[in-house]
Amino acid sequence: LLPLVITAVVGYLLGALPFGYWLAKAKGVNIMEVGSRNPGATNVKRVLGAKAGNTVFLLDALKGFIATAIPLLFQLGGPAGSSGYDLGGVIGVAAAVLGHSFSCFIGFRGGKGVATAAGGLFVLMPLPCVIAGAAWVATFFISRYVSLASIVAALVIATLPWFLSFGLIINGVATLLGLLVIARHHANISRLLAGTEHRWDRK
Ligand code: NKO
Repeated sequence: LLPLVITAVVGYLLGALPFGYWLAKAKGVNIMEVGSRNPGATNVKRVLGAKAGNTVFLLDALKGFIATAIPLLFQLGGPAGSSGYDLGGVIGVAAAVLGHSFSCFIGFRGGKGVATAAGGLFVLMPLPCVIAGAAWVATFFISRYVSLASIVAALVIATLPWFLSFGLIINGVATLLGLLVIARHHANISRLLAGTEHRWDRK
């Protein structure tokens, strides 16, 4: 049990690293008070430009990837091939996304979990992730709404694994993470329904 508790704590702390907040702060901007007031890659890109936004996406995805890959590599959920060996990775990604969304470093606020969930789930279920990524890209280019693209990708992650041969726990966590990501977009959903959501301009 101890290795899994450590996985959860380390995963939470990794996920809680608020890269978007820090990068904006280094440029003299409080990202929690400008644009969509979100510390995610999208808002950093909106406010501070492509280079900063892409950096935040990479770092936020990387922390999810590491929180998931390390426990798998060290077989903290049991030896590879055994039933439930994925447990370490499953706990790692869940903890990282919770850490990102409710970060102890910025008053238990945080981002929407898209990049961090993508980085972690890519380790556990690459195929659903690639399909969710394709759905994200298609939705974005059709609608120009980043938030709608993320919601559609989260719906794919919440449902598609059940049609493939992953385990019950891994599917359950994918569904919960997909629903959490959608719930974190509640303000975006209100704006989408009201027709006031920010559309990403062609630059
Ligand atoms: O500022 O409220 P905003 O408009 O910033 O931001 C809405 C946005 C918040 O999310 C982000 C992260 C953006 C990352 C975009 C990368 C797209 C790649 C998606 C891969 C799909 C994997 C699906 C995992 C979902 C659970 O939405």
